[in-house]
Amino acid sequence: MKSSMWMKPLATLLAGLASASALWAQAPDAEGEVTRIDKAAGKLTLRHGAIRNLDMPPMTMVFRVTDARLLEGVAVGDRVRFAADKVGGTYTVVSLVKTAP
Ligand SMILES: [Cu+2]
Repeated sequence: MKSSMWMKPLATLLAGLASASALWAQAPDAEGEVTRIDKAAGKLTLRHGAIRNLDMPPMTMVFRVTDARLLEGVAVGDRVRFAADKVGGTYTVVSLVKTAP
């Protein structure tokens, strides 16, 4: 059996898996501004734009964070890109990056 016979289907399969895992990882595609940080409680308040995966319009609200380390390096007033999801019924930030000024 020539290797070219299975290399192409394999490549297609791997590409499919890569895009599926990218969806799972949730690229931080929502934008917001940090208005309050509560490290002890693992919460932050964001004035955010639309969050497509949650079907949420722009607003200011409190989010839990999956990991308090997400709050390190961000300060009130910072603009951020983030991904949020509903975890156990609570709106939760699952990834957060400071937007370059
Ligand atoms: Cu909201």
